Amino acid sequence: MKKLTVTFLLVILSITSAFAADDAIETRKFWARATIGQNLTTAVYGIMENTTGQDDALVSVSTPAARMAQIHRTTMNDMGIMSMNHMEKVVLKNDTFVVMEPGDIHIMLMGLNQKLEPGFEIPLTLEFENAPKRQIRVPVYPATTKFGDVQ
Ligand SMILES: [Cu+2]
Repeated sequence: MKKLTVTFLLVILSITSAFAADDAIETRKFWARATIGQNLTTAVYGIMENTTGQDDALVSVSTPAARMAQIHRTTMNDMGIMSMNHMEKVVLKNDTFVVMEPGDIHIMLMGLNQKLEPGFEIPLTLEFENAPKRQIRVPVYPATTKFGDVQ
């Protein structure tokens, strides 16, 4: 009986993903950086690809794991000083992808409920201008991780 239930769920899941393939923004290689010391702030990185047939944009991010989630971009000024700016949205033109990586666009999580250790997973909701919102689970990687380390 239990096996039957599992099979049934798998069928539903595959129908759902087949349906989502057309109109959803694809997300790949999402990861969150483990927190350092007592710091309850971290960043999430990943790749978003738009094959929906129309231009779109990431307009909102949220997670129950933190008090606040914002889209940020790290920039360096003429003096070589790094700063982070809040972005209203990340434009996702049709048939293009955007890479969120250290030193560039990222999702900033502030006021985390707890320290994040490698192996944890956090839920993340991504909302888009046109495509349906996506709820994904983001694995936590060691604080020393570089973008290329993520498979
Ligand atoms: Cu930031």
